[in-house]
Amino acid sequence: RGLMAGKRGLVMGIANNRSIAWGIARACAAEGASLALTYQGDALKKRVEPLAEQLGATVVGHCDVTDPDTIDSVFDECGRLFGGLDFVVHAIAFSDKDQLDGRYIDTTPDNFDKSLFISCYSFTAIAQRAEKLMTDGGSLLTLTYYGAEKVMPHYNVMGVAKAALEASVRYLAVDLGARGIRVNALSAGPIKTLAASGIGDFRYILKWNEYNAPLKRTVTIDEVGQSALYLLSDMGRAVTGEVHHVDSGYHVVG
Ligand code: 0WD
Repeated sequence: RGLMAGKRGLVMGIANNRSIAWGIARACAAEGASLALTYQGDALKKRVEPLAEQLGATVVGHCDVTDPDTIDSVFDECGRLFGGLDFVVHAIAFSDKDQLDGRYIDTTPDNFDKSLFISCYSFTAIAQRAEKLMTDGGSLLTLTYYGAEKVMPHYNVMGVAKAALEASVRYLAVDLGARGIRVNALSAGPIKTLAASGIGDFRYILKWNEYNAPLKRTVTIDEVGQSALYLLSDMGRAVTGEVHHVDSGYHVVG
């Protein structure tokens, strides 16, 4: 049994065992959820398969959110596997690495499009598919960062993408509320993952948070996973449209 017993969830965005999505998947599995996982491309397939095995989760295939057919196919697979869905975790973001350094003003139109499409629009694309499978209500969760609210050094176009993502959480919450589908975001403090390694001076950002956050430390993927349980389970059944900070309190001082 457990907090997530009987719940069927799709987790998107595991790249390796440092991924935030992995911390969330592990927390959900420990509370009894049945999980489906996706991977992006063959290189990540090799990493995701053994992780899925550890949780008794099913790998439902390759999903690159820039290819809508691959989104349809993993949701079709979830329908076949579970007969419906209770939650989806979206932990996907992208920007060209060379634009996560220097000035935001130098963002190219191409990278702006790509970053906003992958990091923001994809959550809406996923919500469209999830709505059809969430016949008994559900919970959608995405990952955001404080750079959406305040200017953070080098976060640049990702900050703009996360601001749009947070706004889309609110609009989706209204669109889907009548069907009992909740839409929320976790705003995680900085964590050393593959995606974060592309951000200029990331080690300095980690140290800065450690010195300045009320709890005087950074956060772990397991802690983000534990917080996700509240929003994904029935514990959070009256919560929607929310951006919840899991950042050792940094947002109250930063
Ligand atoms: O400090 C951090 N690490 C924070 C991350 C603080 C606050 C928020 N976040 C967010 C990220 O912006 C992202 O939305 O959490 C989410 C998960 O990121 P992560 O766990 O930090 O990073 P990572 O383990 O690299 O997973 C992100 C994955 C990709 O990995 P890589 O690094 O190979 O790009 O997002 C997936 C991919 O698996 N991804 C895609 N999936 C499908 N289609 C695509 C795509 N086009 N692009 C990236």
